[in-house]
Amino acid sequence: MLFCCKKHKSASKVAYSILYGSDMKMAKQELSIYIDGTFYPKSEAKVSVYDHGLLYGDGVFEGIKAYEGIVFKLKEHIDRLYTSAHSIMLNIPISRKEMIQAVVDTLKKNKLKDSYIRLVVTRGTGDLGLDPRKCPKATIIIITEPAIVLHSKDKIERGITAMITWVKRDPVDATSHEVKSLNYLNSILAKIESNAGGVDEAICLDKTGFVSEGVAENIFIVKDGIVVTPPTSTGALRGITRTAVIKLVEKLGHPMIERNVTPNELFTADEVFFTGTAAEVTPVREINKRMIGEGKPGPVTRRLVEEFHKLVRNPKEGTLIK
Ligand code: PXG
Repeated sequence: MLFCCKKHKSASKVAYSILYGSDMKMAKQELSIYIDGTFYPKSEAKVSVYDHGLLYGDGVFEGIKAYEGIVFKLKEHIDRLYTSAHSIMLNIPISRKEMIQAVVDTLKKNKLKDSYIRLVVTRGTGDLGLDPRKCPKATIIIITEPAIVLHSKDKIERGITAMITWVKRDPVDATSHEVKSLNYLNSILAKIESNAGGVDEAICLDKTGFVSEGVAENIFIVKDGIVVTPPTSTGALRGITRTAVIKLVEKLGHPMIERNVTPNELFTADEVFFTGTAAEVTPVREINKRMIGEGKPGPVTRRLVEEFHKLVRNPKEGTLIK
C-alpha cells in the first residue's frame, strides 16, 4: 500500500487559508499535493515508509519559486532535476514537458500565484536494503505552498550575519552538492552550527580550505568593483539564481570572475552576498565577527537585489501559470 487515500479526493479536513492574488482573498481550502499524477489533500498526502527517499535519502529535488503568476526559471529547474537524476541513474517516469505541466497544474489547483514549490523525485518504494534495483518505480511529489521568507525584510535591508563552519562541503568525489540530491545532512550540520553560533547563516569551505557556498545558497564577493564567485568544483551547487546573477552582474557592466576564494578574501571583501531560490540576493554584513565592508549592504549588492526583484517578475524569465 503506497498511499492512504483515494484518487482525486479533494475534501478538506483542516481548513487552510491561501492568499490568492493581489486581492488577498481568503479561500478556505486545504492545499493539494501532487503524488504520482494524483492530487491529495495536504493532511492525507503520504508516501510509504519503505520509500527509499526516506530510508536512504535516495532521490533528487528542486526548490522553485513563483512570483505574480510566473514560475521563475521553471524550465531550468526541470532540466537540473533531470540532470541530477541522470547522474544518480534514477529514471523519472514522465517527460520534462509533462513535469512542467504537472507543476503548473498543481499551482493552478491550489490557486497560487506566489509560491514556494518543492519538487521531489525519490527512488520509490522497495524492500529494505539500499540497492536501488529494489525500487521498480520512482515517486514524484510536488508541494506548492504560499511563498516562504528566509530572512525578514529588515534583515535583508541591514544585511545578515554568517560564520565559516568546521563542516566542510562534501567533496566532489562524495555526495557533493553538484547533484541536488536528498542528501542534505552536510548542509544541515552546517546550519546547526550557525544556529548554535547565534548567526543567520553558515559558510562551508571545501576540503582544501577554499570557500564553497552557504547551506542552501551560493556565495559572491565584491572587491574593487570586481565580482567573484567560487567554481562548482568546490562542491557547490550550480545555482540557478547564481547563473541569473552572473548574467545580471555582466549586464550591469561589472567584471565577473569565477575562481577560488579564500576565507581571508571573504573577511576583507568590500561586499559579500548569498544567492539562492529562497535566499534571492541576500547581503552579508558580518562573517565570524568581522565586519564586511562598511557593515551594511554595499552599492553593487543593493543594485543586484533591486534588479533581481525585477527579473523574477519578467515573463520572459519564467513559465506563466495559465
Ligand atoms: N547551494 C545549495 C546547496 C542549495 O541547496 C543553492 C546553492 C542555490 O541554488 P538555486 O538554484 O536555488 O539558486 C541551493 C538551493 C529549501 C531550499 O527548501 C533549498 C534550496 C533552494 C530552495 C529551497 O531548503 N537550495
